[in-house]
Amino acid sequence: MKQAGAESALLVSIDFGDADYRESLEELRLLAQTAGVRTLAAVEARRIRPDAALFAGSGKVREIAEMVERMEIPLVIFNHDLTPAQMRNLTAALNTRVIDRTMLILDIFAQRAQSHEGKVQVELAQLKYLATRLVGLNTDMGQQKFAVGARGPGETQLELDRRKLDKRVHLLKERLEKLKHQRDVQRRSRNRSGVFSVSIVGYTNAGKSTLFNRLTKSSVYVANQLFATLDTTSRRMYAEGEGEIVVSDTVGFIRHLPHGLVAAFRSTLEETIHADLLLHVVDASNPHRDDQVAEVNKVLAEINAGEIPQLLVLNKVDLADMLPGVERDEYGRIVRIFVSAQSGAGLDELRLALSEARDTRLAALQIENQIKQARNEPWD
Ligand SMILES: Nc1nc2c(ncn2[C@@H]2O[C@H](COP(=O)(O)OP(=O)(O)OP(=O)(O)O)[C@@H](O)[C@H]2O)c(=O)[nH]1
Ligand SMILES: [Mg+2]
Repeated sequence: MKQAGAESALLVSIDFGDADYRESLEELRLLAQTAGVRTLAAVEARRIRPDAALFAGSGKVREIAEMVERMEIPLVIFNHDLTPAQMRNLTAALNTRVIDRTMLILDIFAQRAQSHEGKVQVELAQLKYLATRLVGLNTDMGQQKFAVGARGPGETQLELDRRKLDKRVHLLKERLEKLKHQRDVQRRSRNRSGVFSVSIVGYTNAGKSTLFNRLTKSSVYVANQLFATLDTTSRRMYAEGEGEIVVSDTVGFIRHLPHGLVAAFRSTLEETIHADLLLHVVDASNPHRDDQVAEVNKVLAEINAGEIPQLLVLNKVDLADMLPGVERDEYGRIVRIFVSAQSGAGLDELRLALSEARDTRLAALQIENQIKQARNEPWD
């Protein structure tokens, strides 16, 4: 087993003819960079479907093995999800450490999670995903200090037997339940007091946190990297008229986010699921913005937030050669807002739109409650 010097890796990406292939490889580079890994080279190939045993073709794997040997590459990152068997076979064939896209994302999450809840969720996701994949791989992994994809449970839990692992998973789940309960209580009391809750959602790096900071005069972490935000932060924002508005900043989404991972972040995403309105932030300057919108909507549907009213916010107009402002449909309803969260252009219009949405919601709530009162039902 070769020793990791500085974290550097070879990327492997197989083109199955998907339309978003290029973009996904670009993202893998960014993900690697975010995880603190230097990309030495990227090996690409085309296939109809993955090889059952090695994912890539055996010729390709031989070629990669030669590169690994020659350049003493300590880490190979596949731009796909590998089955436990593929992971084992590839590790043996390449004689170096192999991780897949999900493990890389999980590693970033492990580095980033700040809140107790976030940490618990990441550890749980890692245990579930890595358990089957890491067992029997190699035992010297714990000695590698900065082993990407092996942080968190990879280092310490590896030696644990199955029973201890199950116990840990059980404990983490219980903890999450408790935290979720606390959140539920908080949210219910907010709902009762008629607070209008807005969740900022969108593709990673779209500018959600920048917008959040602007709207709530906060200073959460902003960075030109993927998954800068992992924890949900909620703050009150000032708005014209009656009634409070609480805004939440949330984790960004990315294509090919594994199903289990979304589920793992359920409790962080609870704020989103229960929001009155979603501000769907899009990087207007990104040529793939339409795909990104579709991807985000897919994940939203997955977490049962697909039916929540959305306001599409096209951000970074300063980079996109677009004008800030509001676009309304034939009934005068706002469909899209063009802003620059960085320069502040279009944000007054956005604040106004939020007050407008809150007023509409409050009016609807009052009518609902009057009906309930008339029927003698408890208020919400
Ligand atoms: N030019 C320009 N850059 C912006 C704008 N809004 C945000 N950015 C930049 O875009 C990058 C990402 O911004 P964030 O606010 O961290 O994005 P995010 O959506 O919260 O990202 P994640 O938390 O990683 O999902 C940062 O480098 C910001 O400075 C904008 O309106 N114009
Ligand atoms: Mg963010």
